[in-house]
Amino acid sequence: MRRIAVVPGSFDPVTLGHLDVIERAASLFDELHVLVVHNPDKSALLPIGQRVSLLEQSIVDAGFGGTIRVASWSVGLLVDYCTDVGASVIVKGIRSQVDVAYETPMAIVNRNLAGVETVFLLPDPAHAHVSSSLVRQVAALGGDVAPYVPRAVAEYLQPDTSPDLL
Ligand code: COD
Repeated sequence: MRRIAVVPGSFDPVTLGHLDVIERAASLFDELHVLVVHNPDKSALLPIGQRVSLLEQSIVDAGFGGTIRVASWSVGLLVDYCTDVGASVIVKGIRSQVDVAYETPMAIVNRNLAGVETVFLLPDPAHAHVSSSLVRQVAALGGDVAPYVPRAVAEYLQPDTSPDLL
């Protein structure tokens, strides 16, 4: 049976922490869908289409093997997307107890709703402290985000080309 998994996130923007999870998830499944999902609890910096194209560029630049598709989803449940593409697993990264508390109820509800299991990956310690919100804050205050994000994102967020960050 072909094992298809979905890595969902806001990816606003994609970070090296996200890429680490994507690379390791791609090695565990036959097909991986990296899904940009609108999170109504967060105010967004980048439009969804820009997040998709930065993800696509970063995955190509990183040269990951396997079948990786990038898509977006803004209507309906995450598990509806999983059902549509035949995915049986959602992959999430867990950096802290805060992530555990946030993700555990969603994992249970997603299994109840559609039988979709959630697999949690622990972060690479080198990137465990990295989050999109930290990157947005560093960029907004004029700092160098290059240690935390793929090259395509660092170039996009350069002060002369970046969107209005504040
Ligand atoms: N190292 C490892 N993992 C990381 C790192 C890092 N440095 N940074 C982020 N991650 C992980 C996060 O823990 C998360 O698993 C994933 O990467 C994405 O992170 P973000 O910040 O880009 O995205 P979030 O946390 O805003 O997630 C948004 C979702 C919309 C995906 C989420 O809220 C969700 O699953 N929603 C489900 C909507 C739904 O259907 N609800 C009804 C049933 S529950």
